[in-house]
Amino acid sequence: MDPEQIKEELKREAERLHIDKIGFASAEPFTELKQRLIRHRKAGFESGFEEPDLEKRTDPRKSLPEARSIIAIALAYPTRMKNPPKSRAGALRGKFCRASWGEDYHRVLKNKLEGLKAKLSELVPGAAAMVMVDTGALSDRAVAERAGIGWSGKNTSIITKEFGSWVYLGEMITDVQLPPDEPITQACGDCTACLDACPTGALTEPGRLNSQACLAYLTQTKGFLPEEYRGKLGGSLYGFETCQMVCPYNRGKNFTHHREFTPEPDQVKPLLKPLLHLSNREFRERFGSMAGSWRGKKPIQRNAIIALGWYRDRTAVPDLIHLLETDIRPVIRGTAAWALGRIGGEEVETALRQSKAREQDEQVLKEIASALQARHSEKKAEHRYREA
Ligand code: B12
Repeated sequence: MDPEQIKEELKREAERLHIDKIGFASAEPFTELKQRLIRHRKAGFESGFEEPDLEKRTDPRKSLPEARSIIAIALAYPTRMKNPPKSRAGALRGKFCRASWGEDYHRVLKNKLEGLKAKLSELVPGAAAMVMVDTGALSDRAVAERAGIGWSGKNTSIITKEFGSWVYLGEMITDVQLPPDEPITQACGDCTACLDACPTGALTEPGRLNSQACLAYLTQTKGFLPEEYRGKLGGSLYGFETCQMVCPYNRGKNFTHHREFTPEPDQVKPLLKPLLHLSNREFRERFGSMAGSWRGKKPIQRNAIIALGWYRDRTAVPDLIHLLETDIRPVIRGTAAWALGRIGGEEVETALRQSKAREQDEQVLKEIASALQARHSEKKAEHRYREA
C-alpha cells in the first residue's frame, strides 16, 4: 500500500478511536535534544524519573532497531469538575492535579495506541511497532513536537492550538516508512506568564525547568520536603499546575469528551484528615486507579500533613499527635512535628516534648526541635504584644 494511503487510513482509525490529535514523524535520532539533555544533567535539573540512558532517550532505533517512523498521539483531558466539594475549616480538602483525574491516562492512551497498532498490522502485515506512554525511553514531548502535535512552550509543556497544554501524549515507533508532518512553530511570543507565576522559580529560563525545584516533582518525592517549599503547595497532594493555569492558550479550555478522565470529586479533592490513617489496601482501593497513586501513599500523606499544618487546622491535632507518637515512618513523624509546631497549644507542646525524649531518628529530632523553637518564638512574640 502507498505510504500516503496508509497514513490516511491510520488517521481515519485514530478518529474512530476518539484520538484527539495524531501526527507523524521520522525516527531519526533526536540530536539537538541529546545535547539539551546532557546540559540538563550537568546542571542537576533532572527529576530522576526520566530514562537514564541518553542514547535510548534520543535514538528510537535503540528501542526498535528497524524504526523508520513515529506516530504521535494526544488526548485532551478536562479542567473543570461538576460540583467540586468545598474545603471548609475543620474539613479541609487537598487536591490531585488534573493530569491525575479519572482513570490512569497510561492505560487509556496505551489502549488507543494498541488499536492503532492493530490497524497498522492489518494494513501492513508483519509491520513492527512499539507503543510508549510516559514510561517509555523516548521524550514524549520531543516526539509530539516533531510530529506537529503542538509546540514546546516556555512552561516546557507541549501546547496545542485546540486543547492548550491539557493533553496527554503517547507514541508508536514503527518500521513502516510514513510521510512526516511539519512541526508547528513556537507561538508563546513574548508572553512570560508561566515563568512569572512559578512560585519557586523552577522555570529558570523559557523552556528550561529545574525539576528539583518544581512543585510538581516535589509533591512526588518520598523523603522530607525541604522546609522552604512547605508553604507553597497550597493543598496540592499530587502534581502542580500553576504554569499551565496561567497560560493564555489554556484559558477557558475544558474538554470532557473522554469519559474515562471524568474526575470523581471526592477522590480528586479528598478530605485531608481521613487520608492520614489509610492502610495500604484502602489507599489502593480508593486511589489505585489514578495516575497520581504511582508513588504510593507516603508522599500523599506527607503532603496532607503539610496542608493541615500550613492551614493550622486545630481539629487535626489529635491525628497529628497520633502520627508523631506511633507512625513507623520517620518522614511522617517528622512532618507531623512540623505541622504541630505551626498549630501550637499546650497539648501540642507536651506531645512534642514527650516525643523528643523518646525519638531516635535524627531528622525527626531536628523537626521536633525546630517545632518547639517555633512555639517558643511565637510565645515570646505574644508576650511582647501583650506587654506593649
Ligand atoms: C520527568 C517528567 C516530569 C518531571 C520533569 C518535567 C520536565 N519539564 O522536564 C516532573 C516530575 C517535574 C514532571 C512534571 C509534570 N509532568 Co511530566 N513527565 C516527565 C517525563 C517522564 C520525562 C520528561 C523529560 O525527560 N524532561 C526533560 C526535558 C529536558 O526534556 P523534555 O521535556 O522531554 O523535552 C523537551 C525539551 O528538551 C525541549 N528542548 C529541547 N531542545 C531545546 C532547546 C531549547 C533552546 C529549548 C528552550 C527547549 C528545548 O523540547 C523538548 C520537547 O518539548 C515525561 C514523559 C516522557 N517519557 O517524556 C512526562 C511528561 C512530560 N509529563 C507530563 C505532565 C502532564 C506533567 C505535569 C503537567 C503533571 C502535573 N500537573 O503535575 C507536570 C508539568 C511540569 C512541567 N512544567 O513540566 C506530560 C506532558 C504533556 C504535555 N502537554 O506536554 C508528559 C509528556 C507525560 C505524558 N506522556 O503525557 N514531569
